[in-house]
Amino acid sequence: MKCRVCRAPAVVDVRRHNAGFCRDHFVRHCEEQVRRAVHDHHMFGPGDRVLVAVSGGKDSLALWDLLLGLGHHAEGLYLGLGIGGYSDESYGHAAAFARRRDATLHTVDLAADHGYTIPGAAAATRRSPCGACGLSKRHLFNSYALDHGFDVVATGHNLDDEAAVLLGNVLRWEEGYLGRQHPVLPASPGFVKKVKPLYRLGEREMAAYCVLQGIDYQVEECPMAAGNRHLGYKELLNDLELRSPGSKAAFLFGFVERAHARFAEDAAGQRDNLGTCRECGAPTPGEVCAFCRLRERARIAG
Ligand code: Q46
Ligand code: ZN
Ligand code: ZN
Repeated sequence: MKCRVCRAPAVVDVRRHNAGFCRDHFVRHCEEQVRRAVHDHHMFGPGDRVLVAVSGGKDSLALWDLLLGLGHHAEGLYLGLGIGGYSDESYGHAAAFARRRDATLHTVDLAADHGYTIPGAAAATRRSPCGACGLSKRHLFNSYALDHGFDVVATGHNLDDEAAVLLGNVLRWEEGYLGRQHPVLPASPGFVKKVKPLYRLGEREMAAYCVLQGIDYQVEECPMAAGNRHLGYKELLNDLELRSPGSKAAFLFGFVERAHARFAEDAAGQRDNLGTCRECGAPTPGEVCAFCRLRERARIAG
């Protein structure tokens, strides 16, 4: 196969586009997809401070690299989840990347800063680790960005992630989740703007990007991921993609462009009329927010 642009031997093929790329043109293809996502959805501009949610995996490091390459002001935040050696190694990759790119990496450590870990919280609440983890991430990335003057939080969710979440939401007709599933979630009182600049790029593309750019990343799956529903949905969508290339992108992009708006209005209403948490000041429908309740229970148990 030859590069679609310059006819040199291709090193990556992107079946969805029925195209191969040489190294340089593949990197440019990734940049172009991110540039388009940022531009089309007004994610952020040249003067904005972007906080990248960095896990040490391929997606978040590729995202950080791409944003820096496109000239954006992007700093990283790594959240120490306390998942043993997996977390230590993941942090190592994030820190090494930051050093190499001379970029700023902030850290919040659940154990040191908040007195609990994800395995501890899962045991204390008898919830799935991913439930406690997702709640902690949403809360802490949001509050860190607000407290430190960032305009927007960018996460590394890619096309495969978003299509799998969409399939889950559609199978249950989760109208509220469908209304909030979009490449951009605008700011509202107590919530910073959130964006997903990689939603046009697949998992394979992000792995290839890291390899070609010499970015070392955490290749292990999180040990707590077993039983995560989204892994099953990803497999289903991969089967579908084999039979009919392009269907994953058509499913997700069709939703973003044509269906999301039908669910968005109801979801926006749910963010109004929130009070403030008496512990931390975050928006919440109750007296104490879900994060502070989780932290309290996990600390007592720990
Ligand atoms: S880190 Fe956290 Fe993931 Fe591990 S515990 Fe689940 S949500 S699987 S992206
Ligand atoms: Zn080329
Ligand atoms: Zn709170």
